[in-house]
Amino acid sequence: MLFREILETRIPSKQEERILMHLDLDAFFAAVEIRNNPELKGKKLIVGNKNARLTGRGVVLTCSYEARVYGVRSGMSMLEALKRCPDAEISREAGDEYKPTSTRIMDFLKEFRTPISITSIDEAYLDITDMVNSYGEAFYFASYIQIKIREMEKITCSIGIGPTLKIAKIGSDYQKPEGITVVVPDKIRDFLFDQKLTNIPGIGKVTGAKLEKKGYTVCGDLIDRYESELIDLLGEYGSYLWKIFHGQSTNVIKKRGTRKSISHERTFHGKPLEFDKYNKYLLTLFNKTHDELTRKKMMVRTLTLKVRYNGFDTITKAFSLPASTIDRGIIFDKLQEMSNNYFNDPRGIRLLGVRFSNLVKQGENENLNDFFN
Ligand code: TTP
Ligand code: MG
Repeated sequence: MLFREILETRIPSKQEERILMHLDLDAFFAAVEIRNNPELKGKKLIVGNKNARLTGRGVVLTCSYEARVYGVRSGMSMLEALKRCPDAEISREAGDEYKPTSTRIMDFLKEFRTPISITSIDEAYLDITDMVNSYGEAFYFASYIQIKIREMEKITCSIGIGPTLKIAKIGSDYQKPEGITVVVPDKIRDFLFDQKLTNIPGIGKVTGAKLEKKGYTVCGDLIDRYESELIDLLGEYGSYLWKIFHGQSTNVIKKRGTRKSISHERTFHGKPLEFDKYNKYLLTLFNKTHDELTRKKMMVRTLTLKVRYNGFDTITKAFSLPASTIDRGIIFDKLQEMSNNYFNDPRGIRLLGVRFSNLVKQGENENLNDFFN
């Protein structure tokens, strides 16, 4: 659509309308390989088993856009890929950098403190409704993010913006690499009309082939049908497609770890506490909080200690660890250290609380041991 139209499309007026962003890194593993070895830039690059020419084994993890021209694709056997592109470079030297690079980029996105869902190593959804005043501003915001990520990591990404998660996702794929695609609510039909049905997430090769047999290849073949017609025609996919075509698919970012923090408190009579006693109470609160953290399969980064004295003076002291962890020793040591100067105040303690915030799912962040070893 015309940039002028994007600029002029105001923010949603209805409460339930949202502006969603989907960000996807371009040829991610290949981009990290190129950063590691700039000689690979501009080459037909396959990321996969380096010995494939000898052994014929392995699959393509990803490949540069130059290699895609020859039909090489993620998930393809190396054998097939080398048949299609015999003189491709193969590299997998920088494997240790993929995850940390992703983590730094996702941490950067999290800093906007807007709902975010990280759905794979190289993609994330953000709800930016409260950050922008128009779809035009959303475009500028996307461009700011692209520039920052390129500066930080020498990696490019593509961004889609739209009123639903699915439209944002289809948008991020629409002008790769380094594209920004904004689809305002009124333009969903125009945007989808000529696109292949297989560009819709969830319509894979198998369903795509079935649809093609029935004579449907692009969205335009089906976009003007009633929902009931589509259901008669395609069963469950019918309703799924209708919702996407009409901007009715979900626009809600499911928060991972539905709770932003876990905390436990206990009240006291207001006497000064000896170190041993204080420590015992702190340990009990820590255990309760840590048990909950473990049950939810989360890791914590920010620890907060709360102490209320007689007279209601309250101090809260927060500390953010260098990375998320579940390590009991690291967390409890830090809480004890944070307690120094606070536990033996002559005013006496009325309340003690421990809070864990800045939580992430286990496995979604770097290992803390890397920082403490
Ligand atoms: P994708 O986002 O699917 O692919 P991509 O980033 O390489 O390319 P595009 O520009 O089209 O987004 O996947 C992200 C990374 O995940 C990819 O670089 C490699 C890895 N990956 C695999 O390891 N195996 C796979 O089968 C796929 C699809 C991806
Ligand atoms: Mg990608």
